Amino acid sequence: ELSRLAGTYVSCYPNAGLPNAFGEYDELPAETSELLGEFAESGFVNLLGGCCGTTPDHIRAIREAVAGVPPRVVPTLAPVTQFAGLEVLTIDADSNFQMIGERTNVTGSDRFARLIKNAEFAEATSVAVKQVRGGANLVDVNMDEAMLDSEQTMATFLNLIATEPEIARVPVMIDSSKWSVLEAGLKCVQGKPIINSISLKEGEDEFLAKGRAALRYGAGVVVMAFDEVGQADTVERKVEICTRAYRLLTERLDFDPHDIIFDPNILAVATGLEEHNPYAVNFIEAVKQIKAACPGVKVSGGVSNLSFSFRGNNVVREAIHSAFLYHAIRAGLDMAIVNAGQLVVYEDIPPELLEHVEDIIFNRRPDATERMVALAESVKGEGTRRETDLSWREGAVEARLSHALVHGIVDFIDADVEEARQRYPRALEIVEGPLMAGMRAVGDLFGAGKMFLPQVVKSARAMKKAVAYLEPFMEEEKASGKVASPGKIVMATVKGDVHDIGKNIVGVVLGCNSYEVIDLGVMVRARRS
Ligand code: THG
Repeated sequence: ELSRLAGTYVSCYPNAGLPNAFGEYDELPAETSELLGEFAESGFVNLLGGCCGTTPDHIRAIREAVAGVPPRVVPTLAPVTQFAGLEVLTIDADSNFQMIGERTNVTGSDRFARLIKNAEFAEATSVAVKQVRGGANLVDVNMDEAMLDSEQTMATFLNLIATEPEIARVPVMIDSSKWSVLEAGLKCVQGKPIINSISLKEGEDEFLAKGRAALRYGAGVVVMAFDEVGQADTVERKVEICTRAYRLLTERLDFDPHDIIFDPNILAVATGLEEHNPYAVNFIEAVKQIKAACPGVKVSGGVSNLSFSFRGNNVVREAIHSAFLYHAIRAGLDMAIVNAGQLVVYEDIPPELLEHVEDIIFNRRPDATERMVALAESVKGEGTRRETDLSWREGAVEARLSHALVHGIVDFIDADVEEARQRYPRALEIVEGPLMAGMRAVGDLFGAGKMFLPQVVKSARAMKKAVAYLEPFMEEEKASGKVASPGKIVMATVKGDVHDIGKNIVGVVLGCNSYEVIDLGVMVRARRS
């Protein structure tokens, strides 16, 4: 694994096996040298040696085993964007949009601020867990509040979430407007975090000094489109500042462009001030131009800022966020700070609301804000948490199953599947018919960028529940069928892939078609032999 990943030399300097009960090493020179000889022949290593328990005889045997074997060739690795918590997050051309959880922010969440101020750290940690469960691929942590010792609180909280496996897995974006707080975070976070943020606000020297520090800490950086003059709000200024920052970081500091994330400022629209009207469309256009002008970089933004004018109306805010993201992602937006778990499906935004929302996003008409405010009055609600409209329950059973799969609603699955079972001759036909049709709809929406991964995961959960309900019936059908097996299927998900929902469904369907299915499980390593 190291040999494949390391763009540097690799050295292997092992003990003579594991110590025995007396702390002594039993591995003989012939054994050590045979293993290390294989490493060398496989091209894994550049340098070999022997640590605890090895003797001059071991070293001699190792030397003989590798005589004439050429050293490993250091691979040239294709440059990609990678950050890490306990696990690596790779963002490349095949990656989906990345969500950065916004809730662990004392200025962005009243509840989180209260928990931190009262030192209720267990509850505060659960806010981060909730973001990750809601689909956040990274978490943004911000402790900028006048009443707090922000440096100390940042360190305390980051140390706490490092012990929570579900959170520690994902990279942290350390968010502060104070360098001392960012640095307090950098000193205790593990993996490869992101500094949020640096900018040209205080001039080039200050900017480069922080860039240099980022290199030393091994962190990525968010660069805000801000300079000595102020915050960029036009497309030209956004692009100009980002290109200037790009040149400084890559030419003066040898910064890897893949470690740079530009944030061209998502600013509130529909505020009633006319000059704010083009803010969303300017951002979207700037994303396109920055990606073209600065090869390798990623672009991000804080989406919830956009809808500040509609505070208190989550239905409208969520519609604005989803529609905006839909268009910004198509323009090249790679990631965004969002309230993970609270994004609605673009297709689900009622047409009238969507039209009003897109009017303000694209600044399509001078009265867009007024019209949006008027409409907002009639669509108040709790947002995605509200007990939703159940009119979909009135459709045919096939339509209900499809709706449940697309929206990841598990509550009615058992009843609906049972109803279908009364009507269909075989349970298998329900899987192959309406359930697969529902999953196809999910696939199409995801492919078109109208659904996000966490929503798809919810769909898969609903599918799994439906299949689980049908499984005993299909087993029965299989047992009574007794046809000759058309063949044997060996299946597994490969190493690194824990997602076995698709495999299990295929296994069940093939099993019902009389195949003999041998399931090796998940994360199966390809053995060389
Ligand atoms: N760019 C970068 N970093 C950022 C931002 C950005 N960090 C902070 C912010 N902007 C992104 N985070 C949030 C977090 C929450 C909200 C908005 C942006 C938000 N909160 C609700 C509100 O204020 O109405 C809080 C409601 C509650 O208390 O629960 O909208 O742009 N690089």
